Amino acid sequence: MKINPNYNSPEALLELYNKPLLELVFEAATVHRQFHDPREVQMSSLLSIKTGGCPEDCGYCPQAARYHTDVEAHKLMSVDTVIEQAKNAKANGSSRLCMGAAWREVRDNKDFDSVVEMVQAVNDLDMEVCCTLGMLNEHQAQRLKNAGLFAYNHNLDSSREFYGDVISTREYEDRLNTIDNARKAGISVCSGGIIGMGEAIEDRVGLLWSYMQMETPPESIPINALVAVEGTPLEDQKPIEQWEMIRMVATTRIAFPESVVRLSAGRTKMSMEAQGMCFMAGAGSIFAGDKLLTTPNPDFNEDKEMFNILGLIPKEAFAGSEKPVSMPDPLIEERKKRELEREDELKNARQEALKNGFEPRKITVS
Ligand code: SAM
Ligand code: DTB
Ligand code: SF4
Repeated sequence: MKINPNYNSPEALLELYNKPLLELVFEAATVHRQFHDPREVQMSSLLSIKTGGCPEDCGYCPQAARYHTDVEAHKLMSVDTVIEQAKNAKANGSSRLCMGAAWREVRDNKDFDSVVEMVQAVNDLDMEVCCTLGMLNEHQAQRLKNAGLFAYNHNLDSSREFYGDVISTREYEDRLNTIDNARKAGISVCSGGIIGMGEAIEDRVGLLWSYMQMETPPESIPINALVAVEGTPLEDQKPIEQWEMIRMVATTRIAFPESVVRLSAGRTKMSMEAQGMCFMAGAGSIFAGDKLLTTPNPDFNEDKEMFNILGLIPKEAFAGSEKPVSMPDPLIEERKKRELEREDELKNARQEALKNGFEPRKITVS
């Protein structure tokens, strides 16, 4: 992934962001056409596999336990439900599934084993699998990679300077480390941010500047408009103007010509025309389906109509890259072996007891 050498300073990015809008969109559209098929837009579905009850304090997030929002906490979804939801998303045209968990970090426990199984199962459906599970160490990233994970989403959210105004329970540096761990495991990185949280334009380009300083910038950069949710500290933020989203998409497109820029949260507040300008300016993906993680999103039919009107084509999975190979997970294999052995032991003990004349006790329920 290369960066655009013409804009490799915060000042140059700021100047770019502030260009006359149509000039900016024209430049972005020109760059987009050099590296991407402008008619192709990927439909990606989000699935909240573990909702709410999160210990973190991200000021935008309705899933943080400390804020009083309408989000109900749920424990981890079953692997079967995930498969059913993934099939449904695929039938509606999505070629990627992003599974989100309201965790601070991944822990090495049974829930993580289940997530590994989910990754294997969705990869088997020939969909790109992305996960966003919070902080991750190298070993956990490797397990996900071996299971067939295509991408890991972990957002820097804003500039290093503004970040502390929104989140205090984890550092910018922690986020950079997690991105590094995914990268080291050979996983494609999806990392972007949110605009409309009260940040300055310098913070928007500051986010892009953070990615420019990476040895390898993200393959995928989601641009979210804040969904201001009642009960969160950012509930009263004024919605951003639609052209701010267009400017942010265009600037990201020009700065990172090879990455996929994802027009992410906030589309319910955007007109089809404004979304069209974002595609023109280089957005190569949307989240499809009537729910993001916990908040509303345009439904599949609405987006199908938009694709028809704008002449867009849903992008296939793994275009231009290899489908990951799912390998058996040694920890899960070991656990299953132990479970089988335990079942065998119980069966043998039961048979032995019966042989020795043991009569199972009859239990009567009154
Ligand atoms: N808990 C994990 C984490 O924070 O890394 C994964 C899930 S978290 C919900 C994923 C991303 O969703 C956040 O980093 C943030 O960028 C985005 N997000 C969350 N709430 C949002 C909101 N109200 N509006 C826009 N984007 C939001
Ligand atoms: C990303 O940048 N945006 C998505 C995805 N990555 C995980 C999440 C948006 C969440 C919006 C708020 C919600 O629905 O809870
Ligand atoms: Fe938790 Fe992620 Fe929400 Fe932050 S963004 S509160 S870490 S679920």
